[in-house]
Amino acid sequence: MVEKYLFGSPFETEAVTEQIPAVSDIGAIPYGKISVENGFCFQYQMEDTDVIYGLGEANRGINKRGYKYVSHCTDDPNHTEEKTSLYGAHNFIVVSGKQHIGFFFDYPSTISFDIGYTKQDLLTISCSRADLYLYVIIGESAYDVVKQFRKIIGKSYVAPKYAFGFGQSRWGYKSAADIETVVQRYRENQVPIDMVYLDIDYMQDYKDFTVNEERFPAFGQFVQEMKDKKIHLIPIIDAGVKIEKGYDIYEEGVEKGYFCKREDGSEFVASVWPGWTHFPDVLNPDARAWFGGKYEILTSLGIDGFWNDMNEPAIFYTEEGIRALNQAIVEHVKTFGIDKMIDNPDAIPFDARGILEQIQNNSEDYKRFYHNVNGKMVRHDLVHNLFGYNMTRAAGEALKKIAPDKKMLLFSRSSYIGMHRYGGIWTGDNQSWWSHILLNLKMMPSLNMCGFLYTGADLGGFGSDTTRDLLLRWLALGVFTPLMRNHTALGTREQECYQFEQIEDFRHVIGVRYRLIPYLYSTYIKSVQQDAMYFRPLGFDFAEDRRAVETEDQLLLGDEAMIAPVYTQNVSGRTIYLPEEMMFVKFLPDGTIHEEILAQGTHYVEVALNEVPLFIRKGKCIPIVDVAQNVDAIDISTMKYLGYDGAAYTLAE
Ligand code: MIG
Repeated sequence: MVEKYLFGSPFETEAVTEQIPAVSDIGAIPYGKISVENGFCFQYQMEDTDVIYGLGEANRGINKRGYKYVSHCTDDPNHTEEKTSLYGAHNFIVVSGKQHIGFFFDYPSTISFDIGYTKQDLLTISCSRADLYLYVIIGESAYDVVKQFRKIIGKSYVAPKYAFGFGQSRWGYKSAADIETVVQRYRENQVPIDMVYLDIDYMQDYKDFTVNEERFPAFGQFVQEMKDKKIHLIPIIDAGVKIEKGYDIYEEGVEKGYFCKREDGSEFVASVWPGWTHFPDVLNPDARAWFGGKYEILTSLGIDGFWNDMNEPAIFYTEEGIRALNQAIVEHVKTFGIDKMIDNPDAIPFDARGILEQIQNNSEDYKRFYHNVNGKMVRHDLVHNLFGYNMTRAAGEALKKIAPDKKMLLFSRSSYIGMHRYGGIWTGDNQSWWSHILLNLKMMPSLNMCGFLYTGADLGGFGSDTTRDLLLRWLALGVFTPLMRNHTALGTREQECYQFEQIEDFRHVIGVRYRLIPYLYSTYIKSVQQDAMYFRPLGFDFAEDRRAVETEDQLLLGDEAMIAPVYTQNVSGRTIYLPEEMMFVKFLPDGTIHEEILAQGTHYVEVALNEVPLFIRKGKCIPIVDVAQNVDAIDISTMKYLGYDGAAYTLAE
């Protein structure tokens, strides 16, 4: 049962596609306390045993209880435990206990979720304006609530099958030669691969939809050569459009009025990678169609996949920011005196970092520009969380027009619920930390709840230097995430698989992915078609088993399997909890598979660095095939079944 409540005059986010009559003018709803004075506030009294699921791309655990979260799409590359906002805004939670209730707060600006942080039994959701839709969903189980929610937000985006291959990425591949090296080394080492990503370095001066001709001569031909090697090149597209005379996209955008404007009608200017830029007004349907149409510049050269970045949108600084920086320097000099500073500069440190942090992604800047939404000017901060969604929608809608029958790869950094119909997401700038393997794992089911099925993290870690063992363990989780991509930041240790000793271990782990692709893609397609979750917390299927509910380092995969990756260093295995009997299977480096029935309960399983563990649920089986070097080369005639005798599996495509 879904109820829709209307407060004030909400912005139409188009997150929900189903027409549901709204109940308005209500002072109360039967589920909790509502106040619409001084903004909106909803309070719900939690039972001791209630688990709170949801919030999609958010920090901390699968059970969100005990902390606070703020939906405010933010480019923050430091995902430390205290952070409350990441790149996405996914305002859907499910209270699961004696009853199962879902709440979706369709509100496009900053909204806070205090989930037993201030008071342990109190759930408080608040935002500064009482203009929103609240959807309340009552179900028989947490999963039932999720399925009803998924039904009203529309079917998830479907990625092409090749996108289930392995991808290599690095910020810093500068030329066609760099890319060729990556491909050659993967191929000569027989480590399967389908995609190589082009980060901002492929562009001419970071201008969207341009290619540096010196470093990537005859780009169309290069794309084709890669295709012949069964490699898809996946270029990045940034949100900001460089201001440069003669750059057609800039000039057209200005002429048509398709960039975000200041109150006085002039274009808003912000600095990002290309230097001074304008933001395409993706909330304006005409501008959206125009910007999306630009993707054709690259698809016409054979490109069939994209990743959209910097679309919170991230801002390095604005003119106001520079002024603030100058002012801070002046104040500093005034306070301490230039003579003293010259005499002993170390004694009076200038907090440059603090000041830069203040001018970057500054909240005041987000109040300085407007969107033209069907003729009405809407200040950006009021709809901030919709930018990445609509940039990706621009691409998704356009790609459908450009090639109606072709599936294209598309994923975004920033998102809001609704964007799941147009693309997937990756989880942004994690670090080469063991704790981030676990964070990756925990985010996956929460994202699936909100419709984001094609998703994954930067395997090996984006920031800081990775290690061989970290990468191997992380890949053994990535084997199961729809997006399986090794990506890292400029300046970090090189982390392509061939940079490390004993390449055969990487060949094996990634090879296991290819053995599972028919099953994983089928599970993915079923999840799209049935509004199901590709990954589920154990508590979704075993709600009565407290131990299962509290297990947050294992996930159910489809209806047949469970994953339990190793995520700590210098260990030869881990403890697992089985809520029911399962078959423990381990893909061994010699190509054979260890199979062992384990009883319900706790076990310690040994998993070496070069092994991939998986559990098959009681009475089930999954299809596996022989290893292939790319998705196209998978030979379905080698398919056999792994798991319980007598079980059957039906593939979906
Ligand atoms: O300010 O394009 O999250 O994946 O490599 C950094 C460079 C901009 C952030 C993305 C990351 C990408 C990087 N980008």
